[in-house]
Amino acid sequence: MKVKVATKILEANDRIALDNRRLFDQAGVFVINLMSGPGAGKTSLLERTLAQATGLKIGVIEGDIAGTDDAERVERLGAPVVQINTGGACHLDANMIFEVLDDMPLNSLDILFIENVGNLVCPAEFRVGEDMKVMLLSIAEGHDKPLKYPLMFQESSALVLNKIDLAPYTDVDMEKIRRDALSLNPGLKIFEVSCRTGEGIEGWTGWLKEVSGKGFPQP
Ligand SMILES: Nc1nc2c(ncn2[C@@H]2O[C@H](COP(=O)(O)OP(=O)(O)O)[C@@H](O)[C@H]2O)c(=O)[nH]1
Ligand SMILES: [Mg+2]
Ligand SMILES: [Zn+2]
Repeated sequence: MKVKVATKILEANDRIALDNRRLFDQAGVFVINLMSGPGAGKTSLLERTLAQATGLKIGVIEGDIAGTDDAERVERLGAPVVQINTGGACHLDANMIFEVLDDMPLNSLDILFIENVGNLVCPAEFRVGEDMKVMLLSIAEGHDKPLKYPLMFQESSALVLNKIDLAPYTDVDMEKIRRDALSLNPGLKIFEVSCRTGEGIEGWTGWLKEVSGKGFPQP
């Protein structure tokens, strides 16, 4: 019985996710569900992206259990932003996103980022209507993470390995992360970046323009 209930919750969520997706498609906005454990650098990546992906109009929905710190950080860079406080829930779901869409100028955006609640587990289970999921792993979290949290690596289109500036201070085996992540998801695109120094960010923003179809001036 418990399994049945959980399935129904996911089915209901997927229906609302489809509604969201229709709205995103109508507006012509490319939507990325950004996921990671707490502190891996999601907001830092958004800050870097906003500063460097000039020419892309980017909006952000911030999901946190409490507080508005992340929304304030993003707002300082001039992006339209809405903060969702889940009040305890450990992931965003499609309905939470649906409820804030009126406050987001979808028609004027190229890309909408949805920063999920920091958690390597259930955010990967709940569709919100995104075009793709992207996850971050900071190398300081350890190289055992892909095999311990496989679903997130399987569901993501890209993996941003952040904090490579810290590599000399850790015993991380980056090759193992790559190997294990690719064994779970052979099509996974992997970026090695430092949001602290800016290393690797250009490769990431270049790819963003490509996948979102916004890299070239519209005729
Ligand atoms: N050394 C280092 N610290 C980073 C890097 N990226 C983010 N941080 C720090 O990690 C902490 C968490 O970053 P934040 O972007 O808030 O993570 P989030 O919880 O995933 O949104 C902050 O203190 C950041 O300054 C990085 O590339 N290198
Ligand atoms: Mg954050
Ligand atoms: Zn959850």
